[in-house]
Amino acid sequence: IEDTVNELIDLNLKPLIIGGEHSASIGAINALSKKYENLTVVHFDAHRDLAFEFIGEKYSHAAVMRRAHEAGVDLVQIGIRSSSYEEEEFVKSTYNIQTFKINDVHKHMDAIEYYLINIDGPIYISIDMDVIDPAIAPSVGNPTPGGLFISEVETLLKTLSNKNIVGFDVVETASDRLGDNTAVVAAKLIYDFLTLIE
Ligand SMILES: [Mn+2]
Repeated sequence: IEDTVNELIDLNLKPLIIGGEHSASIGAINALSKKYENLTVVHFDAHRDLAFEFIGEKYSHAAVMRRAHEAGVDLVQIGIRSSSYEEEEFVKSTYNIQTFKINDVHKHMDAIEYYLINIDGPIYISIDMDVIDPAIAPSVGNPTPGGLFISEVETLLKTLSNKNIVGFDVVETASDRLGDNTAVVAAKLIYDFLTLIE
């Protein structure tokens, strides 16, 4: 994925990655973090994905943002409602991970919008479909109740519309049949993204 994203960058194209396992994001983030030294990853997810490794695998969906952090990016995590003690300790030990948990989205949307508007430099957006409430998008690897509405994600994406968005992914869609609502929601978020970029 990193090689392919590098080819797209060379052609002056913006990568849009569709998954599948969240580890798909790290190839794109590796490529873009080498091109842009001040990359910020805006990460929508129910989970932090900051495990050092998961069942012995460093390139697991549960470790993808740990690898991104190692690549030197600033992280903004939005919609978090499940994490481990290890992950929380890791966040406390570093300076460049900003967290907006699910209650922040419900109660402090203005603060999140203000934060996003003031991000300097290029932005990569990663959306794990499990950030959406499983009542709306049930077909994901790790369904986690108490999630976001589509409109809340769209409000925050719109906030980024004047930013330098250099790449985007929607991952963890695990639909098993045509017409599955999770895939429809994922397609809508991709469409939303396409309206944001020049
Ligand atoms: Mn997740």
